[in-house]
Amino acid sequence: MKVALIHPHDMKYHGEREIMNDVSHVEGYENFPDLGLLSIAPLFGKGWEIKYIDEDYLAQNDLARSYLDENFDLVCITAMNHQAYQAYRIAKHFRTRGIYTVMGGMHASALPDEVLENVDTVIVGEGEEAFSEFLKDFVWGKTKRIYRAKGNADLTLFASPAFEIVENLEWYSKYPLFATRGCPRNCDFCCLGEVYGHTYRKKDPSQVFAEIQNLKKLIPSPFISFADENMLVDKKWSRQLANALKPLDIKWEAYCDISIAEDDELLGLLRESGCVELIIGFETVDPRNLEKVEPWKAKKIKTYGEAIRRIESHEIGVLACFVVGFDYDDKDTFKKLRDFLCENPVFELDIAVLTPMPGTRLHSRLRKEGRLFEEKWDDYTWYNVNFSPENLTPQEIKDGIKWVFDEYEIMKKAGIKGDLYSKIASRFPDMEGRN
Ligand code: B12
Ligand code: SF4
Repeated sequence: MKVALIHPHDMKYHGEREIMNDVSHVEGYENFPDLGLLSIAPLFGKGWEIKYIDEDYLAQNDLARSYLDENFDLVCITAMNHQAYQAYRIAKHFRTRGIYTVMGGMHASALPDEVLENVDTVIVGEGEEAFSEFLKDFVWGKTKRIYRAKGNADLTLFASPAFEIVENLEWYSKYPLFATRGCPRNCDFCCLGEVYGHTYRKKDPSQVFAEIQNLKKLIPSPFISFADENMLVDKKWSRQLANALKPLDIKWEAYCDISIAEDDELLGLLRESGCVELIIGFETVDPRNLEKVEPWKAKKIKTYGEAIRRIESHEIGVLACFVVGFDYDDKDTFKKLRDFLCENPVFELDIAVLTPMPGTRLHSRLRKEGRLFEEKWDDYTWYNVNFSPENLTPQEIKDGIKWVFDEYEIMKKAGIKGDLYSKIASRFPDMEGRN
């Protein structure tokens, strides 16, 4: 039996990205192997030949999509919202050829009914359990159209992601792994609870150690990007993880929330274990907006500046993620953000357009208020405005974001980041081209 695991390409995304590169001074794309597909790959037993296809790799290397002519028994496709139409085109092609198609991932989990119009079977939520149930049924020729994960799978039972199926593994800039699932916060614009639920679950630190050792057999010095929604929530476990990672001599980054800044000792351990950057969703500097997003975050807003300084004093960079388009955002928002960044320089900056991802509370609210634009998934790139903002026009949002990036560039040239920035940068092998 032969299966294709496909990560679809989206031309529009890359077109948009070039515009944003111009704006944000980030050169080139970050490319990771698709951890969703690599996580379900171990579920195929010995009788299966697996072909991993990353259309981003093909497109960026001007390679033909010759896989479309190959024969498969099963085609499995993943998709974020903005990749949905390309995923449907791929599925249509294979279904026309009489090949069975399955889709899972972010888009399928949020909109299973729409996806079912385009594929044979849809997997909703985490793949590890639901997909193994599908595979058993597939072998017996008795598949259902929809399989739903319960969202509480035991991570300690998961197999290592199958990096060995990626032919061009060394091409990627970073290598994703995950150690936890189920963020305990509940932001109104976040789609991750749909897939992983909110029950915080952890792998055993020794399991993460073993996964990295496996990866190092293929890529001797991988830059690990932990894909967890919010990795360092459990401080005791985080200490254990840091201690487990230390002997591996790796560089790593992870998404976490601001509470990490309250634990100096842990920050020290993280640095020693190779942590070079923490990616934190600050979202906005306006407490009224944050109150609507997630009251837990609103309580922390006063600590933002101090938190950035604390974390960076350990020579760990902060990638601060902001979003623009909230109901209280207006023309002054951009100046306020610029002033905040001037007072509290961050190692890296990301500013996205608020996006009403399907399945989120934000999406339901904007729909009820009649503020959603016609849903075109190609535009769900986080660089497009997909709804009618309260106090800004879509163009003002785009121009304002560009203005903040430009201002930040000027501030950086004027030296606002000081010595700390170059100290952190020297720990960051991927530094070139980043803002
Ligand atoms: C790593 C990552 C990236 C990496 C790598 C992407 C890649 N090649 O996979 C980089 C940095 C390149 C990236 C870029 C972008 N990303 Co991104 N990214 C993530 C992140 C942090 C982790 C994804 C991951 O690996 N998760 C771990 C794996 C195991 O989980 P999973 O993919 O969900 O898979 C599980 C299930 O969904 C299911 N499953 C998934 N696929 C399939 C397929 C089948 C057949 C089956 C059966 C099951 C199944 O089973 C898996 C195991 O349980 C997520 C946030 C998060 N924490 O999830 C955002 C996220 C996926 N990204 C997002 C976005 C928006 C983007 C960008 C558009 C951002 C931008 N504007 O630049 C770009 C698009 C890139 C592109 N190539 O088109 C959004 C997607 C929103 C949505 N609803 O679709 C997310 C959810 C973050 C968010 N803000 O909410 N991203
Ligand atoms: S903290 Fe991050 S992962 Fe958790 S709910 Fe909010 S946006 Fe989602």
